[in-house]
Amino acid sequence: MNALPKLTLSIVMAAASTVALAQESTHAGHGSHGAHAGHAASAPAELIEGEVKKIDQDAEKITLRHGEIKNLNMPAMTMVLRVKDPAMLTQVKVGDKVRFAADRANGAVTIVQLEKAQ
Ligand SMILES: [Cu+2]
Repeated sequence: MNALPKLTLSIVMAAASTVALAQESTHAGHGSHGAHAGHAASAPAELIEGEVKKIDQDAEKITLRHGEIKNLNMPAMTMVLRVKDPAMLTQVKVGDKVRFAADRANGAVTIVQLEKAQ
C-alpha cells in the first residue's frame, strides 16, 4: 500500500518541474527583465551569420543583416546592434560577411563575439 502513493508523488513532481522549465524558456524570449539577474550566465550561443551594413565607431554600434538568432527568439532581419567591445568594430568593414553571438544586456541586443566569416 506504500509503493503507489510514492510513485504518484514522483510523477507529479516530474510533471511540475517540466512545467517550470517550459515557463522558464518562454520567459527568456521576452528579454529585458532587470529584476531577473540571478541566473547563471547562459551557455555560449552558436554563432549567427551576418553581413555588415554599417559601422558606427563612435556610438559603438554596428548595423547587420543577420540570420535567425535562436537564443533571442529573433528572426532574420537587418538591425543595429551594440558591441560589447568597441575594438570588435575595427576587425570588420562594411560588406564583410561575419559570424557573431549576441545577447541581451540592459535591454539592448549586444554582440558578445564577432568574427569575420572565412
Ligand atoms: Cu534582429
